[in-house]
Amino acid sequence: MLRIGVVGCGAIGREHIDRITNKLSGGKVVAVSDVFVEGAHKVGDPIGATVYNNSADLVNDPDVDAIICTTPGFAHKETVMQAIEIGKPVFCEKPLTTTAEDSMDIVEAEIAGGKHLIQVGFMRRYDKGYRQVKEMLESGEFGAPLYLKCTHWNPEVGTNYDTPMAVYDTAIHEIDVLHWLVGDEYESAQIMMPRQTKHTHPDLKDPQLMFLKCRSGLIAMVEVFVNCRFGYDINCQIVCEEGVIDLPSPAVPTYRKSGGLTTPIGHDWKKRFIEAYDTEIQEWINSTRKGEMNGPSAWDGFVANLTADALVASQQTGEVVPIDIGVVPEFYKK
Ligand code: NAD
Ligand code: ISE
Repeated sequence: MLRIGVVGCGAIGREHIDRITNKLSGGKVVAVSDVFVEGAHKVGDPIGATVYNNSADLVNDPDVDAIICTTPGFAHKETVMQAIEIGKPVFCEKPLTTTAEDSMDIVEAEIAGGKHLIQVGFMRRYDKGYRQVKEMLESGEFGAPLYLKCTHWNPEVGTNYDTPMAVYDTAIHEIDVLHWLVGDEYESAQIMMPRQTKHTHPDLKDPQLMFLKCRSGLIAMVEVFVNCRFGYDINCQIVCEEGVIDLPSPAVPTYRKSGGLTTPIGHDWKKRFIEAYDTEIQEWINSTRKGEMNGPSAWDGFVANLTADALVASQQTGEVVPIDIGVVPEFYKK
C-alpha cells in the first residue's frame, strides 16, 4: 500500500483524496495539510489522516511514502523542493510552477538528486479521446497535421484569477497536450486580445486568442474564454493533409423539447476529464509502488512553463515571442 500525503485540500485536493479513498486501489491517504487547517481537518478527520498546517511537516512524516501537491501553482515549488530534498516521489498538479525559472530550479534539483521523483498533473495525456487522436495521427492515414483549432472555455472564474493565469493555469493544458499529440516542439508564441467580455474584471483580459507555432510550421490556435457563461467546453480540431480529426466534448443525450433540439453542455471541470484523472492517479500509484516514474516529468513541466512565459510576454505587446527549449537533459531522455 502506498501511503500518501496530500498538500492542499481545496477543490482538486479533495477530488484526489476521494478517488484514492473510494475508487482506486493500492494507495491510502494517511496525511493531509493545508494552510487553512480547518479545511484539512474536514477531509482528513473522517479518513483518519494526520492533519498538518504546513507542507514541510507532512513531507517529513516518516509514515508518508509519497506526496500529492494540490496547492495553487505559486505554492508548488516549496513542496516539490521539500520532497526532492528528502527523496520522496511527488505528484504535482499542473502547472509545475508559474515560471520557467522556478521549474528549472526543480529540474536541476531532481537531476542533482539522481532519481526521477516528480510527475506533473497533465491529465489530458491520460484521456481516452486525446490518446485515440494521437494513435490516429501516428497511423499516418491523415498525413501531416497542418493546424489545430482548440477552445478552452470555462463558465466563470473568481476575481483572484488574472490575465497571466489564462496562460499558466488554463492554456497550460493545451500547451502540454498539443505538442505531445503531434510530436513536435514549439518555436514561437503570440497572443491577440479580441473585444473583451463585460463579464470580466479589471485584472483579467478575457477572452484571449493564443497562437503557438511548431518547428514543423504547424500552428495551434487556442481560444481561452474563462467567463463564457454557457459551460465548461473543451474542443480540439486537427486539420491534416488527408482529413480532419475532431475531438469534441464526450457525447451526452440530446433532447427535443418545447420546439427545440438541445445538446447540454456540462459546467464542471471535475466531470469532463473524470476518467483521465482516475487513470492518471491509478497509474501514478502503480508506478510509484514499483519505484518507477512514467508520467509527464519535471522537464515536461519546465517546457510548458517556458512556452507559457512566451505567451505571457506576448500578452503585453501582442508580438511573436520566440521559444527555445534547448537540449533535453540526458536524465529526461526516454
Ligand atoms: P483551491 O484554491 O480550490 O485549493 C487550493 C488549496 O491549497 C486551498 O485549500 C488553500 O488553502 C491551500 N493552500 C494554499 N497555499 C497553500 C500552501 N502554501 N500550503 C498548503 N496549502 C495551501 O485550488 P484548486 O482548484 O484545487 O487547484 C489546486 C491546483 O490544482 C492548482 O495548481 C490548479 O491549477 C490545479 N488544478 C488542476 C486541474 C486539472 O484539471 N488538472 C483542475 C483544477 C485545479
Ligand atoms: C483549472 O485549474 C484547471 O486545471 C481546469 O482544467 C481549467 O479548465 C481551468 O481553467 C483552470 O483554472
